[in-house]
Amino acid sequence: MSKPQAIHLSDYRPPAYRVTHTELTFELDPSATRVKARLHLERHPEREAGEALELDGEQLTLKSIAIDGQALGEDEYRLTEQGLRIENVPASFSLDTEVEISPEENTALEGLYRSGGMFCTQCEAEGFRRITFYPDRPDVMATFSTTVVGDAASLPVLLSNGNPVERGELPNGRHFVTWEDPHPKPCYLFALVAGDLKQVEDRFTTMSGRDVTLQIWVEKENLGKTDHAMASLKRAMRWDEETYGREYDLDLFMIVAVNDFNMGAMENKGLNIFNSAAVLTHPDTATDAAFQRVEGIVAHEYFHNWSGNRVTCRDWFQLSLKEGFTVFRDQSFSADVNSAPVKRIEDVSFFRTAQFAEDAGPTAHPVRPDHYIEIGNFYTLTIYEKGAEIVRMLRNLVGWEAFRRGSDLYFSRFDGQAVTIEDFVACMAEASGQDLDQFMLWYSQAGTPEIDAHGEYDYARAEYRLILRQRTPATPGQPDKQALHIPVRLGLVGTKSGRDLALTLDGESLGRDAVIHLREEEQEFVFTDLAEAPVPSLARGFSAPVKLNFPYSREDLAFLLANDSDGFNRWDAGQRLALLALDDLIAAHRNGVEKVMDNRVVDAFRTLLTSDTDDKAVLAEMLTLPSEAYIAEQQPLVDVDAIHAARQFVKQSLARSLRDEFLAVYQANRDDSPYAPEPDQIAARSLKNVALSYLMSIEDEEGVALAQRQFEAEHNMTDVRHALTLLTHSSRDDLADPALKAFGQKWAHDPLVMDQWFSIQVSRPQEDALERVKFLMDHPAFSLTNPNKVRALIGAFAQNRVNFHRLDGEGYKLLADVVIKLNRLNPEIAARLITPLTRWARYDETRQELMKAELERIRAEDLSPNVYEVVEKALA
Ligand code: B3K
Ligand code: ZN
Repeated sequence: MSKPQAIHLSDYRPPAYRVTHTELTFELDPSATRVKARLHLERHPEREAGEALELDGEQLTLKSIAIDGQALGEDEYRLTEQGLRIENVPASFSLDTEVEISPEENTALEGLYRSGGMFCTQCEAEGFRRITFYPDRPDVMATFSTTVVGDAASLPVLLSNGNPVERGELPNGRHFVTWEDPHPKPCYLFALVAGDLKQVEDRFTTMSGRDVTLQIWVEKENLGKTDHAMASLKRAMRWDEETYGREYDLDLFMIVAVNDFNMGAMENKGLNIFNSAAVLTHPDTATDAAFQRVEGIVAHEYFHNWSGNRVTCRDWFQLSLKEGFTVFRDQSFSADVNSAPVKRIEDVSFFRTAQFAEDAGPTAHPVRPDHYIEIGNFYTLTIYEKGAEIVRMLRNLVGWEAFRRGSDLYFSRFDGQAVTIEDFVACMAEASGQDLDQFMLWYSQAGTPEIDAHGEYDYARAEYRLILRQRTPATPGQPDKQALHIPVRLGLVGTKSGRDLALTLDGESLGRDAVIHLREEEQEFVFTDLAEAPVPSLARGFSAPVKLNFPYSREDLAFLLANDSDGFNRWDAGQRLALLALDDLIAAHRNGVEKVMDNRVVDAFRTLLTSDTDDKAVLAEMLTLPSEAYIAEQQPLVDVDAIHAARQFVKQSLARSLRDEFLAVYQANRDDSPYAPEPDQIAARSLKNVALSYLMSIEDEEGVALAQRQFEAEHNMTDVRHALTLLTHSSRDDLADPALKAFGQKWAHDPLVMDQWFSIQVSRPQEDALERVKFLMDHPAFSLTNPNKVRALIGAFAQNRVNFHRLDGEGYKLLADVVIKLNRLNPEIAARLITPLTRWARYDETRQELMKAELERIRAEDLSPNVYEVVEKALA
């Protein structure tokens, strides 16, 4: 393969020709599908006559080509690796092509492919070029009319975007359906599904009184697993009307569940295609977390109908325009329908663990990148989650009402257009009257800003001086950084009263909870008229995606944990307190010194466990120690064994000191009533299960018996999976082995449960985890061509910190072997899987060498552009 080239944002030009209408006919066949396309093309008004027509096309066999009905001779067009070029075309014309493609050989799962007996598509970002010759770029928006022809017996259901307008029988046992989508769309939103599917149907009346049919299409055996997705869809539709004034715009909205899918789901116009893991749920097979994930993803894809589909991206550099905004919307939705503080805690824990790591590694990039080799590599935490944090900051900066006016303006001004991030921010500036110029840097500057904060209370003057200093570390290609506009929400908690003090800054009274604006590298804020010394509660609610350092003492943190009025920061104070204790223990482990538990942590936990709280969900979060991955993020150099040992020590110490309290919490939160994925039940279950994991960490008889009983009761998958995980991750293989065996047999027919069965085993801390991965790769339920299976087995193992980072390098080697195989089969998944190896610089020298050696071994292969780009960055 030739060396892949980067493309640059600065090279953007509008397309020379636009497509106004696209007519497609598919004659489905596993190995030889025929695609006939008629494109109605027009020269772009800003482009001169005489420019050649260039269409994208990959892995297509051209069968015929004509312009305005006239067949072209072989010298009238040119085929290349990337597509098709025709010189001398009129200003307005129709182009007919017919190509042949082979869905069954398509293991990349981009374009038209097979999943089991079905045909389905995934076109974002650049999959449509594997279906037909087309200007495969988001700024070409056309109406589509699609006829799908297939075998009536094996493919009774034929779906595409929009509304079905005609159907009928054809000779040789075939039939067809014609679909029309009246909304102009880029081809990345095209979708086709054909198969032996069953549907669940419901209705929704929109705010203007239109009746919409809702359908979820699944394979027959999954008919009982759609209730929650349907209920979530209706909730999301109502929420978007009430919150953003957005109404659905077709008569039909369809969701299809597919087993083989690279991502979670895809927002194709009127025909969302979902990874079955992101849509199917049942109390017996899905955990609370899965129920909540389904609700969030169903909402996310639905919300894209406006933020993404009606208004789309001008080019793929603007990906966060639709993704950052839509993630922010789905996070707000989930917060509104569940526990808002817990949603924020979960999102921020994940963000600070995974996005911070991305920002600190060799693949760091701005929320709007300025170049890429393979756009498929840019569906990242930075584009999605950091993009959402930026939108959240905007909302907080301008206030909800101006934000809503800005969003209305954005949707009305740009409806039916493909636009940029500037267009979005300009609407917010216009609606709020605020200057957002400096704020725009958040989009172009990569890396996680760090704020070093210091404060001093002056008794005599009754003043608190807060000094904030910001700095963003260099990232690849961006050695020098500028100061960002960082909103810091804060409170000053009085040490005597334990209450938020009234804030007066520069003579202005700001209430008790306020936002200050850090715009310079260093700024001083003097709060006056403070009758008592405060402990500052900074960046409340994670008001900006930054690392905030403040020299808190453990007493300060215990004080905030008990008194902060901001639930998020109360949780964060607990995490910081635990991290300080963990730091000492990590050092002790490294130095071979005896580990001693910090009693302040024990006392803080005792207070939490015995206090009367009605927010069990938040309490469960507060009792959860920072994950090994998050602890690792805080260390200058990652020592996987010391981190594991230290965390285990803290957990066991807490369990020993507070055994009775944990036991009481467990007992108090048992519930035999029928399962419902509702906030109160979920909260009680998570609290109960956190308590059980402490009890199991010391493996005393009672804890083990409770886990075993919880597993055997088979009340719901949340409890069963948690108990099975605790047993499998304990030393009690005598109990774990039969439990795993029973579970594996019981659920052998259910791929989504088998995914969980794989993950539980390969994430165990015992030394045999790697051998289990190898063994399970030969299990009949495993398949390298199914992304869910790869994630469940290989992906989960790569998160198993002690075992993936084995000192013999076998963990790295196993991952590299899989990457090398997947590089040919599914480059998008292969490239994602490399991520843990790209973080080599964070580890000790021995591990660095081992990881780099595996990256070199991958580099020596004939690489797909996806894998090439990641490996080159990692070794740069
Ligand atoms: N927009 C899709 C992403 C699919 C891209 C795959 N290469 C999912 C989502 O964000 O909703
Ligand atoms: Zn999305």
